[in-house]
Amino acid sequence: MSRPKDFEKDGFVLVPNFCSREELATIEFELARFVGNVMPGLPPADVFHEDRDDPSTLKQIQRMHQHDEFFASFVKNKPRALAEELLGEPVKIKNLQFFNKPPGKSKATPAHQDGQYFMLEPFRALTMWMALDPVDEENGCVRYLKGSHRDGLRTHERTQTLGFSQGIVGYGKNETGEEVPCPAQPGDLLAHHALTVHRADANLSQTRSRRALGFIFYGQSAREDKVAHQSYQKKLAEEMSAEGKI
Ligand SMILES: O=C(O)CCC(=O)C(=O)O
Repeated sequence: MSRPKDFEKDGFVLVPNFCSREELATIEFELARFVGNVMPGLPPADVFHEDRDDPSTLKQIQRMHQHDEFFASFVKNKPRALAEELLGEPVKIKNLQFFNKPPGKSKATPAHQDGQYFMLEPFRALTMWMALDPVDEENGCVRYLKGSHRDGLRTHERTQTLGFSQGIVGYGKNETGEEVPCPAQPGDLLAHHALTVHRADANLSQTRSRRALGFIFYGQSAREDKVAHQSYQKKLAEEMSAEGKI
């Protein structure tokens, strides 16, 4: 089957070796430069640490493409072409994120659908997640509920997880679908539909990080409720700041 057909059927696809070793070496170099030179100037709502006083617990960076030419140009090329192939329409680039689950200090990613955050009609959007480290069940690989993108948006509630503020109410009690763990090697890429239910465990290894880059694209046919989205983001940033999390 073709990649778009698998994506439509299962709600996700795995693309092994999406980036070559050479491309990964460049990304690692540029990521280190970004963290050293660009990240210190970013707004607090774009950088999350598990422990704000411990730089080694960096867990998320938001909107890297808006802050840096290398990442802006990277996402415009191969990732955007794949997004258009999978969605079957031109796309807008919405986000380029860095994710980590630092060993010993990370939290689980609650079960969620990205559509809950995106506020779109119709839900023509997808997220890509590309491993930078070897990722397996021990250090918290992504897990998808196969076919769940066909069952609509489920009810979410506020979580206390920094970076993943929404989780599906009662997830796991009556799931009928098959949850598929997706181990990945550096350069392997997962892509999922905005309605595909997914989650990840905490990193239970003692020594291995679990870094990844995320890319979010909206199809051109998706209409965004920008007012609702901005007001949610603003309220969330105020709450996180009041709680001393950012
Ligand atoms: O890195 C993770 O744990 C999950 C990432 C995720 O939920 C996403 O990219 O939509």
